[in-house]
Parts: sequence; structure tokens; C-alpha cells
Amino acid sequence: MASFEELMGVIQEGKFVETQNQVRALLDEGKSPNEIIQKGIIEALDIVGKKFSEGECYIPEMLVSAKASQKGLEILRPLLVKSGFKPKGKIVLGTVKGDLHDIGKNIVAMMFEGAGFEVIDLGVDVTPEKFIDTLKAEKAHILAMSSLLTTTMLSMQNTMDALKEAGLMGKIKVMIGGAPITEEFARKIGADFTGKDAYEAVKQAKRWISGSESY
Ligand code: B1M
Repeated sequence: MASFEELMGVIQEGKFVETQNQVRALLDEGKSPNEIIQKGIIEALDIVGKKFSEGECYIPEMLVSAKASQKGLEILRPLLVKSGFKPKGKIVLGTVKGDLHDIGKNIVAMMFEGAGFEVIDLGVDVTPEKFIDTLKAEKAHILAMSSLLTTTMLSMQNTMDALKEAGLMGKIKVMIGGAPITEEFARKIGADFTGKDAYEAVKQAKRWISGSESY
């Protein structure tokens, strides 16, 4: 029988096949993709992160756990991303310059897509220039930036400065997120919203696009 504890265990051990087997088994038992992400994948990575802070594990271990999580997410992706309906709005998304963490960003991307948005995912280590060029070329509605490191939060500030210079400030909505991001920081750099998780991010994007909040 599968359990969230089992899934967390195999992610921490970096076992790819077992991770996928546990995810499949949990789905078979009726667990939702969201529940599996929250109670299995994110919890497991939190433990790995704590161990890393306390010197109980090192980067290679963190990396294989991240890879195992991605293997699990591969199975959940098609279930989260429905297709065949008209996109509600266009979102340019990426992890900011200097930052290579992409698991949270990928979950946010899947949830946006599942909610009917068209997502242009620029990947990781995205420069302000790349964000701005893509926003212009794609005539996007929302800029969504992710950062997991306190050091790369500055790249968000730099992207906001580039947005102002490009004359796009106020014309598109800006959402930022990632573990170190606070509402205070978002206000300080002039972002419109900070999503504490993927669910919050989608809820806010829907509000903007539906016009229920000024846009
Ligand atoms: Co890194 N790492 N890491 N790491 N890593 C953290 C972030 C850290 C907290 C670990 C720790 O010390 N406890 C720490 C940061 C400390 C700090 O800055 N305060 C850290 C460090 C220090 C580093 C390195 C500097 C280590 C080194 O080299 N010495 C290095 C930096 C590399 C770089 O980016 N330049 C590094 C490297 C790595 C790996 C490559 C090994 C790997 C990443 C692999 C990958 O992403 N492909 C890794 C991992 C796995 C982690 C931890 C363990 C897990 C991150 C994760 O994926 N969490 C992490 C510890 C932790 O977070 N507990 C840690 C799960 C994910 C679903 O959550 O991304 O927060 P998260 O996303 C959430 C929300 O934040 C939100 O929604 C998501 C889903 O609910 N969200 C948004 C995210 N983006 C959003 C955007 C939105 C809205 C919501 O709108 C746009």
C-alpha cells in the first residue's frame, strides 16, 4: 500500500522509479495530484532543505531528491494540465537570473496551464532583458517570476527596473513568488502580487484576467 510517508522516503533517497511507482499507487488509491504535491513532494523537499541547512546532507543528495521529485511530477503533469480550451491569458514565467531552482516554478506553470492560461516558460537563470523582450514579443498579460535564493531576489528588483524602462509598468501585472519572497518585498519593488503557493498564484491570475480586480 502506498502512503505519503513512503513517497517522502523514496524522494529523500533519490529513487526515481520508486518515486514514480509511489505516485501512481497514490493516484490509484484516489489521492489527488494536488494532495500528492503538497503532502508528498513539497514535504519531502522541505526535509531535504532542513537537512542541508543543518549539514546533514549535501548538494548531490539535494540534487537527486530534486530529480526524483521531477520524475514524480512528470506523472502528475498531464493530470494537472487540461488541453483543448481557449487560453484565458498569456503569462511569461521564469526563475530569475542567478537562480537554478525550478521545481516550484514548474508546479506553478502546470497549475496555470491547468487553469487555461497560455504559459511561456523561459526556464531558469532568466535575465531582465529576456523577460522584457518576451513580454513585448508575446504581448503577454502577466509577468511571473520565481526566486528561491535570498541573493537572487535582487534580480527581481532589476527586472522591475527594466520593466519601468521599457514603459511596461502598469500595463502588465507582475506576480512574484518563491520561499524567501514576502509581501513587503513585493510592495517594495512594485510587484502587484506575491503568491505563497501555486494555488494562490492561479487564483490571483484568474482574478486579474476575469476583470474582478482592476487590470
Ligand atoms: Co537549493 N537552496 N541551493 N538546491 N534548495 C534552498 C532554496 C535552501 C533554502 C536550502 C537550505 O539551505 N535550507 C537554500 C537557500 C537559502 C537562502 O537563500 N536563504 C538553498 C541553497 C543555499 C542552494 C545553493 C546556493 C547551494 C550551494 O551551491 N551552496 C545552490 C544554488 C544554485 C543556484 O540556484 N544558483 C542550490 C542548489 C540546489 C539544487 C540544484 C541542488 C536543487 C534545485 C534543483 C531544481 O530546482 N531543479 C536545490 C533544492 C532541491 C533545494 C530545496 C531543498 C528544495 C527547493 C524546492 O524545490 N522546493 C530548498 C529547500 C526548501 O525549499 N525547503 C533549497 C519545493 C518547491 C515546490 O517549493 O520552490 O518554494 P518552492 O515553490 C513553491 C512556492 O514557493 C511557490 O509555489 C511553489 C509550489 O507551491 N512559488 C511561487 C514558487 N515560485 C512561485 C512563483 C509565483 C507564485 C508562487 O508566482 C510567479
